[in-house]
Amino acid sequence: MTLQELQGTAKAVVTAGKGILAMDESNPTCGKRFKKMGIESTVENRRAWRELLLTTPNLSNFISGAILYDETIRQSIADGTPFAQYMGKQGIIPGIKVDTGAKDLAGFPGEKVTEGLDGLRERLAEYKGIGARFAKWRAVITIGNGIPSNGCIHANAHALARYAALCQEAGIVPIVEPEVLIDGDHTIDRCYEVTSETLSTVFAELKAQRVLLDGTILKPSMVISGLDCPQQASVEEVAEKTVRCLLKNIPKNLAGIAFLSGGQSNERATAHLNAMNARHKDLPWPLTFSYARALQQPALETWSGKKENAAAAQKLLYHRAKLNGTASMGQYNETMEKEAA
Ligand code: 5MM
Repeated sequence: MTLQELQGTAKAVVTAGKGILAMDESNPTCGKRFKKMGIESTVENRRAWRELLLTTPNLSNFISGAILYDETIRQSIADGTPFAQYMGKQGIIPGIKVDTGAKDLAGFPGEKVTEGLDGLRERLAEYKGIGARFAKWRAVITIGNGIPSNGCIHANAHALARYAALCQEAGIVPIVEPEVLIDGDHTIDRCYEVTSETLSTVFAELKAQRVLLDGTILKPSMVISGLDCPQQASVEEVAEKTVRCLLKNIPKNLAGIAFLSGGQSNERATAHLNAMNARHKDLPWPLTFSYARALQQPALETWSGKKENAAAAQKLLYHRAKLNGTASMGQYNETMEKEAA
C-alpha cells in the first residue's frame, strides 16, 4: 500500500460528521459488561450483540469505521456474510484491535504495559486479508500516588510506536491510544500534566520509529477531573484544557483525533466533544469520537440479550451515533438528547 492509500483510509475514518464505533471489547471485558445486564457471555451472544450493532439501519450516516476484536472479525451475520464484508458493503471501514492487553509492568507496582508485539507482523497480514484497514492498540496510564512513572510512560510509548510502524508497513492505519485513566481523585490540572507528558513522549517515540503521522490517528482520553475528585471541571474547562494540551503536544500533520469516552456519562462524552468543536473551528486536525461505552450502553441495556428488543436497541445506538456525529461538527445541543431515538 502506498502512502496515499494510508492517507486516504485515515481521512475516510475521520471524515466530517462521523466517528468510530469501538466494539473491540476482549472477551473478559465483554463478559463484565454482559454480566451487569444478566446476559451470558457465550460466543453466540457476543456474535448476536455485534450483529445487532453492525446491522443498525443507516449506521454509516454517522459511523465511518468500527473496531472489531479477534473473535469478532472471524464471525458473520446470520445469513453467513462475514462481518468485515458486510461492513464494507454498508460503507463502514473494518478495524481491528491488535494489542493483547495491558499487563503488570515488572518493577513498577500499580502500573501496566500493553503487550502484543510478538508475531504482530504476521497477525496484521492475516487481518488485512480478512478485510481490516485500520488497527488499534491501547496503552493504559494510571494516575495515583507517585505514578505514572517515566518508565511506564516510556515503555508504553515505545510499544505504541513499534506497533504503529508495523501497521503502516502492512498498509494498515494505526490508531494510537494512550489512555490516561479517569479513575482516582486527581484534579483536572493533574490530568493535564500527565496527559501532556504522555502525549509528548508518544509523539517523540512515533518520530523515532519513523511513523508517518498523516497516516496515523490518535485516540486520546480527554483532560478531565478524576471520577472521585470533589471538584468536577465544567464542560467548558474540559474542552479548553483538552484542546490546549493537544495543541501543545501534537504535530499539525497528524491525520486526526478520535477520543475515547473512558467512563464518562454518555451525555458528558458528547457535550465535551461538541464544546471542543464549537469553540475551536481552526484546529489542524478533525476531532471526533471513537467511543465504546458512550455509544453502546443505552442499546445494551435495552437489548438485554433478547431478540425482541433488538430493533429498539438499534434505535438507541443510532441516536447516540447521531448526537456524537453532530458533536463532531460542534452542532449538538442538550435538547437533542430528548428527541425520540
Ligand atoms: C478505553 O477503551 C476503549 C474506548 O472505549 P470507551 O469509549 O468505553 O472508553 C475501547 O476501545 C477499549 O479499548 C475496548 O473496549 C477494549 O478493551 P479491553 O480492555 O477489552 O481490551
